[in-house]
Order: sequence, then C-alpha cells, then structure tokens
Amino acid sequence: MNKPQQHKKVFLDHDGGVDDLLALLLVLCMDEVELIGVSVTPADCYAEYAAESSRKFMDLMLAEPVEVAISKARGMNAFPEVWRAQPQIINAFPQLLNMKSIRSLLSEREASDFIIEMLMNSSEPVSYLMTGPSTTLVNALQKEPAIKEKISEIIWMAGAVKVHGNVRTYTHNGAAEWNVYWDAASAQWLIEQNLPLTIVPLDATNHVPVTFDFLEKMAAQKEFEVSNLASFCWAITVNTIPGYDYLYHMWDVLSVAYASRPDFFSSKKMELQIAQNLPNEGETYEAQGSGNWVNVVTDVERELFYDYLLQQSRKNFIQP
Ligand code: AGV
Ligand code: CA
Repeated sequence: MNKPQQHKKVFLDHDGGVDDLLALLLVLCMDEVELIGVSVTPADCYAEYAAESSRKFMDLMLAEPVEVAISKARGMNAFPEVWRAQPQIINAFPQLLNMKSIRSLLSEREASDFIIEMLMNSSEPVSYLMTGPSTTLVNALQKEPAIKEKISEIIWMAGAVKVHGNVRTYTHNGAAEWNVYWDAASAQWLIEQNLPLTIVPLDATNHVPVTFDFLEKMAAQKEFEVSNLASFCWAITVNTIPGYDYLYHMWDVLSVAYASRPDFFSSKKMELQIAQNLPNEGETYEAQGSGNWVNVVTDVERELFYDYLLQQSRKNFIQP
C-alpha cells in the first residue's frame, strides 16, 4: 500500500461539485503533492459557493494556503440547476460555518489569467488535474501557448468511450459525458494539441459508485477529522436519483487519485474524436486512423482505491 512517491507540483481545475471538493480534500491529503493553485469553473456549481468551500478546505489542511480563482468560462450546455446548487450544503456544515475568517485568498484575476501566471512562475513542470469541463484551461492555452512547456501531464475526468454517457436531456441520445458535453468544442481543441493528456472516463469511474458499504467504513473512522468531513460530504450525494445511470460515483476523486497512484489503474492509448452535433454532441468516440492520441484509463482496482481513500482520510485538520 505505501509506495514512496516523488515530490509533485499540482494545479487543480475543478467545477465545484461535491466530488470535486472531495477530490480537493484528497489532493490536500497527499503528502508528496504540493498544490500551487485552484480554479473553479462555473459548470456543475455556482462558482462563488465552490470557491468558498475550496478556500475553507485549504485552510483546514494547509499552513500556507494557496489562492483560488473563479473562471468566466461559459459552456454551450448548462448543467441542471439542482446539481449546481447542491454543493452549497457543504458551506452550511457547522465545521465550515464556524470558520469566520478565511486565510486562503480569492484571486482578483480571472481563472485563465491566474492559471497562466501560476504555471509560468513555476520552477518545474506541473501536473494539471481537471475535474470539470476543459474551457478554462483551453482559454489559458489559447492566450498563452507557452504554458504547454510547464505542464508535465493533464489528468482529466472526462468522456465515455466504450460505455454509455450520462447526459440525459431532450434531443440527446445519451452517449456523452457531462464535462465534455458542457463545451464539446473546447474538448476537441484540447485533444488536438498533442499534450500529455490522460482522461479518466465513465469506463473507469463506473466501477466506483458511492456505496453504503464504503460510507460505513469511512464512518467507522470518524474520529479523524478528515474522515468525518468526507463522510458528511458523501452523505449529501445519496439522494441522487436512484438507478444506475444517475447513481453518484467517485468520478473526480478517482481521477485525482491517478496522479498519486497510477499503479491502481489500467490505461491504453486510443485515437479519439469528439462529436460536435446532436444527437450525440460531446460523445468521445474511437476514430482509428483519423483521431487524436489520448491515454485513456480503462479500469481500476476498486478495492485498492477504496482502501487508499480510507487510509488517506485518517488525518486531522491543522491547528492554525
Ligand atoms: O460527469 C461526471 C462529472 C464529474 O466531474 N459531473 C459530476 C462530477 O463532478 C457531472 C455529473 C454527472 N452526473 C451528476 C453530475 C449528478 N448526478 N450530479 C451532479 N453532477
Ligand atoms: Ca466535476
């Protein structure tokens, strides 16, 4: 289980869902990782709410918190409002409500400018973790292509390659995953850039639903403050409409775990394209001979991953 790890600089570009915030919490628990900044895209969240939770999570875990920037990116296809409002429940938890002053700063810069500054100022290449749509990163890359040299890898929760997607709206056939569907044009542009890109699609994340068995194990170690906070966060996801397609999964938490423990995963290089029009707008499909090479995570050792989450959560908050 314990594997020595090299020091890694990481940037987290998330979109404020409950599992995005749990992904942030996991990154904050990774000893070998130095978080250099966070951006929030207003996709599966209202960004102001998510920025507040993000700043408070960092205050709980970091002696020297980093900045959070809000993106002005807008997707073609908005997330359902009930999903966007859900994570505000986290700001209503007593642990967060009782934090009256926040040390971690909200950046005055728009997130794509913030990303450019953080990457250009970094002395070493950065692992770029992305758990929402790609629009903010694409905006940054288009404004300042030199940031490419500063990115050692991009790990992106996105797509559904061999499995059904999770978009359920009128006129759509369900083949797309939401982070891609929000802005399919940016996603296609990104995969064309020849960057060291790994996607963690539903093919992999379908293996890690939020189960009561897992919640019981996390609850059993609630004397650790991180486990206690994580238990509450997961608890607010269990009202997701029952039925396999709508079950809450550990999408983003699984994706950031890949940064630290790639040994839990199987992946393979595939040539992908992204559909731009209905009925399958945002579908990530294999196009042998005419696609763009992307490293695709296809499977995960589920029990190793769940155990890793439990182990990483056996931590307490810092004493400020
Ligand atoms: O498609 C998965 C992405 C992940 O980044 N998000 C949720 C994760 O943060 C969209 C999503 C799909 N189904 C959802 C989603 C649901 N039932 N509730 C909230 N968001
Ligand atoms: Ca997300």
